[in-house]
Amino acid sequence: MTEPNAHVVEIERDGPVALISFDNPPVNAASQALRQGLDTAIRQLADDDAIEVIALYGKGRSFIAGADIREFGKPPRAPGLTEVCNTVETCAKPVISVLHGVALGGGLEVALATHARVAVDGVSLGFPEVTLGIIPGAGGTQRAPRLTGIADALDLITTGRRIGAKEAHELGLVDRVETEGTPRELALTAARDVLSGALPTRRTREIEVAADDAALEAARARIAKRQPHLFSPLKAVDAVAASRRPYAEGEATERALFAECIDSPQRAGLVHAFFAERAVGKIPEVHAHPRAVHSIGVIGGGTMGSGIATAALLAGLDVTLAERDQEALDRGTATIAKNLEGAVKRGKIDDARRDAILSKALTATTDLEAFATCDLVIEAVFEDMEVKKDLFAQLDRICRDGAVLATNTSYLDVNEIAAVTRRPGDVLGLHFFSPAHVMRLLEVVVGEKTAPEVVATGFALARKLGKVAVRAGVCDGFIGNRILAHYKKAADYLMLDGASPQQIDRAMENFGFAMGPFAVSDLAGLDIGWAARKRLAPTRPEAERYNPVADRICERGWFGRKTGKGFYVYDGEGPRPNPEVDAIIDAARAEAGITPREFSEQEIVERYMTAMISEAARVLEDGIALRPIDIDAVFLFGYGFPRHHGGPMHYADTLGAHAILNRIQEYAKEDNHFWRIPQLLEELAAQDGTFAQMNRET
Ligand code: TC6
Repeated sequence: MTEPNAHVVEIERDGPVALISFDNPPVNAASQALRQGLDTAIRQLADDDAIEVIALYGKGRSFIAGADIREFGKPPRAPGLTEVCNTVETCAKPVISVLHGVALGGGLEVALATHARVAVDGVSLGFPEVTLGIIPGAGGTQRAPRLTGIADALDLITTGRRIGAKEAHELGLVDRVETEGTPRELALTAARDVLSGALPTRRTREIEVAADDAALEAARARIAKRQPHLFSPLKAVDAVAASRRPYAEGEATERALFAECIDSPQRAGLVHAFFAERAVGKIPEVHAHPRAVHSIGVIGGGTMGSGIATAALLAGLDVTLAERDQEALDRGTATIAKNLEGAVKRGKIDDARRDAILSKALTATTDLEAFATCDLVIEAVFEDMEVKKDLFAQLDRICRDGAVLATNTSYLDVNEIAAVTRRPGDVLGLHFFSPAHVMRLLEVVVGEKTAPEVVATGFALARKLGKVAVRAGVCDGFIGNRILAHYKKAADYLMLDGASPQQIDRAMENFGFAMGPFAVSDLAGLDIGWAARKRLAPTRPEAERYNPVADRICERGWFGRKTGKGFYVYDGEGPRPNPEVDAIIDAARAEAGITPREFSEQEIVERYMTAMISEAARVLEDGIALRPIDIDAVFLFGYGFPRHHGGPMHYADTLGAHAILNRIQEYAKEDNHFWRIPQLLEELAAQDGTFAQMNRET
């Protein structure tokens, strides 16, 4: 008898028990080979008189991590997962599953189609489909409500929340939780329990669903509030609503809704974002051996330094925090303690762990000599080249051979900083985003002389801290802040020419950003941009338009949220427009001789996004980012770019290089200094090419 796809799906017989195992590294995705193998195996065993019960389990790290995401958007290959799940569920013999590692999406759907489920402690279960722009499409929206009730199924399916074995048991999603034994051993035991009657089995489709219209309405209201831009969560609610109908009808509704989601541009954007997170780790230095990092030094106990220290402490590293005097040091340690308290409240750590971190892992000092034994030191003091050079000269003297010296500068020249040391190969930029213990992005800035293993060390540290590291070259602002500086100017010009800050913010929020650019500036502190503009003023070209509004707001001592006033007023009732800013804008327009004009929301979005894409193309041309997908990751993980648009470069591909080029040419009629055509975009348009092709070629 031929075995079903022996590489991926294997059958093992033990008396009346048949075990079906999956082996599709790295995560046991339900690829065509796995689907085919499982379908064939079940059909074979159904006809095998010697077999009375069948148990499924995964080899390697997990049961099944879901559908193979790489197959999305390609022509479907039979058998589909719906069909396979139905083969499993309608099998005349009991089929059970043992879930370990992860059972996500299509993996959980296979499990729900079996007749009983055993969860191994530590397993992660969930329906992450909405995070990829789709809904469960193999019966998940029909079977989950039958087991948990409509309200809990909606919670899992519309949020993508992952749950552990205990909660899954409480919800009725699994029948048993085991803490000991390998998946294979547990599969054998559970199969024998089915034979003895100790583990009851049933077909999920035969369970009645209790109507719960209130839960459906509550889910729709929650989605309208929390995920207003997303397409698939509402489709998921419609699919779950259909579970009240006979199974076959509900399944047909789910299929139709699933197909709509698969074809949506949001699905493409969200899947791109999933792969972006993983693609950025593929760097030229991937084979270099990272240096071991157990202890890190942080210089500067401000918001950034304390955030970095908190992230490192939470990751289990020893941290030495240095400030120049005791008062500043006390403020820094107090911020760290507050950050850790937040981690306790969010359930990330418990009180005992927090106390241990504060008493054992954190050392606070005013003496830089304490860094002599650190494996890596990160400087996070204010943005002043002379101060940074002085610090690095000291670190060069103090730190041991082989220690990595990092600067958290957001703009400054890492090569110039490295040059004051005798070991520029050990120096790199580690640009964190505030708050550093929360934001996932880390730009790893590689200087001319940074050694490959030092780059690899930056990436390894990021992994340890749970961050997404992106490799960046040296220029003013690296990848993210350089592009930000450019599109922020576009927003400033829109304001000068007639759009209000609130109108611009609203347009970008409707596009999907959590906050518009002026609300973000208020949050970050307007003084930060002010300092940067002052620093760059001597090099600002004559031909560049300048919007002085933000400077004038700062001159009044209004730095945004922290001072209670900025573009908005913050007086406890939620932000509202600052009426005094209108007068400042009017004055600036009058001085520049501008008659304000109307801007539609669409035009605001187009100009803003075109500016972002243009500078991003130049960042690529200059080799500051390795690939377009690296820029996407920077914006997704550091700048709140709407995930369903996939990142600026993915979004640019949805418009097409020609369309972007046409826009720039049009805008350049008013201002040909700002609206310059990037050569790369011109080349792409000439070849009908896309940024996605560049990702594949590099
Ligand atoms: C679904 O099931 C819909 C069903 C409808 C049916 C009709 N497919 O994350 P890692 C790759 S929707 C293909 O670094 P970890 C990943 O790209 C799907 N590839 O590892 C990477 O490849 P690289 C629902 C996948 O240990 C490698 O595996 N499922 C898939 O930190 C390692 O991944 C999900 O949304 C996949 N499904 O985390 C689950 N998953 O080395 C998504 C991973 O070439 N996956 N890869 O870069 C995850 O959450 C995590 O990957 C993990 C493992 C928890 C499984």
